Amino acid sequence: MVSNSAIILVAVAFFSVISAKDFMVGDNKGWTINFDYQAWAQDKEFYVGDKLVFRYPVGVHNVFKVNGTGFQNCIKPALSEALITGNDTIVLATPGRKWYICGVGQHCAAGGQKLLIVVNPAVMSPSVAPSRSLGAPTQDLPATGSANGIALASFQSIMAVALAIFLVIAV
Ligand SMILES: [Cu+2]
Repeated sequence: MVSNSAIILVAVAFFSVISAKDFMVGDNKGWTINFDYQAWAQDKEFYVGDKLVFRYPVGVHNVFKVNGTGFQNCIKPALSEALITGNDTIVLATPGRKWYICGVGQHCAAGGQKLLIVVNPAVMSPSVAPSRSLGAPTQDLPATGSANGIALASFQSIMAVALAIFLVIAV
């Protein structure tokens, strides 16, 4: 039944939005050379609050957060800015493009050890109840709560419509 699977898909989409995720960069390959990190990132959605985990043998690689130019040209910042633990966790605190490179030898330039992701704003938080109804007449809600509820409801409607369109096209 299409309607049932649509409901499940919507539920899954909401769940994935509201729960922060840990992304193991490169999955079981970890942070290494000769791995296509753009292909790895391509099918993933990153949101503020999610975490990137860079895993590698200590001393073999490191992690620098750089800007777009640093990414393009593999320019490594001061060594003091490197993450070097071999299990480096980075919380995605702000939306937008984020660039990471390895600063060891030619790993970035020759080995392609560089990652670009786009972080989406955190739209929903689990602490905001999604059940407030727009249609309810004069509810005595605090102004901020009411505004949140409306923003939330609009987002849900947009998501539902987008998913419905996607389903119609896909089926
Ligand atoms: Cu490296």
